[in-house]
Amino acid sequence: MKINIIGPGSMGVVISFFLSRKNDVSLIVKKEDIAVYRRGLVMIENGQRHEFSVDISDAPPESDLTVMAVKSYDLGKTIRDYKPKGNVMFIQNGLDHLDIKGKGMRKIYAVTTWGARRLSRGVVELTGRGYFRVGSNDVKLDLTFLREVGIDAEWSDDIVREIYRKAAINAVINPITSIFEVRNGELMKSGELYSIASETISELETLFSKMGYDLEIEKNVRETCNVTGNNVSSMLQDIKQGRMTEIDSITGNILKLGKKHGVRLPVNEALYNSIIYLQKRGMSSGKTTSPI
Ligand code: KPL
Repeated sequence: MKINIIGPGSMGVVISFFLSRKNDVSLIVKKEDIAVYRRGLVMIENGQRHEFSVDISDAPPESDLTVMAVKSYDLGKTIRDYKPKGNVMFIQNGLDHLDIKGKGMRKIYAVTTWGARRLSRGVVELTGRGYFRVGSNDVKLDLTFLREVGIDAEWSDDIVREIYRKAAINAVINPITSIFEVRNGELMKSGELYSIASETISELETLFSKMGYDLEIEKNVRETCNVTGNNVSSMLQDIKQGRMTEIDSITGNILKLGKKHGVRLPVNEALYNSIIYLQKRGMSSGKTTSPI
C-alpha cells in the first residue's frame, strides 16, 4: 500500500516505522526540515534501537491512505495545505477531529493509548503500548495492513464512543501530569494526585452519562497509567518544549459539552485554566516549535 504520514512528531515517526515494514511510506514534513529527516529515522522500544528510512517529502504523492499525525490545533491548516482525499486516518487527542471537514475525505479514526516521546527530530521512543482501536462511519477498513506490521489494531463499530473515552482519559492524565511534572504512573501511586484524578473523573462520568455514554473512565485511566507508567504525557512534553498543547481540543471541548448539557465541571475548568497559564508561560519563553 502507498501511505502518506503527515507530521514527523512522536506518533508520526512510530507509525512510519511499523508501516514501512510492508508498505511504501512517505513522511510529509515542512520543506525546511526535509534534509534533517532524510538523514534517517530512529524508533526505540524496550531499549532496542531501530534505524529506518522512508521517503521524506513536503508534497504528499498519490496514496491509498493518508495518516494525519499532526497535533489537533494544526489539523485545519494541514487539511487546507495538503487537501488529502480518499481514506484519511486521524490519530489526534481530543475532540477537534470529530467535526473536521475536507472535500473528498473518507474519515477514519485511530484511537490509541500507545505512549510515545520525541527524543530529537526523527528520533522517538515508544514507551508503552495500550490499545489501538480504529473505526469509521464512512468506510469499512480491513485492518490486516496494521496487524501484519505489528500494530495490534481492533476495529470499533462505535468509534465516537472511543474518541470520547480517549478524550476523557487525556482530560485526566494530561493536565494533572503536566501541572505536577510527573510521569503517568505517578497518578496511581500518589494518594494526593489520585484524589484530584478521582474528582476529575467523577465530573466526566456525570457529563458523559448525561450524554448517554458509560465510558468506565476510572478503569480506563487506571489501565492507561499502568501501561504508560513511565511515559511523560504529550501535554507535559509540549509544555516542557514551550509548544502549544492540545488542552483546547481535550478539556476545552469537554467544557463546551458541559455547558451544552448543563453539567458543571469546576475541577476540569481549574485544570484547563492551569494548563492555559503554563502553556502561555512556556510559549512566551521563546521555544515555540511545532513539528509541522
Ligand atoms: O495519549 C496520551 C498522551 O500522552 O497524550 C497517553 C495515552 C496518556 C500516554 O501518555
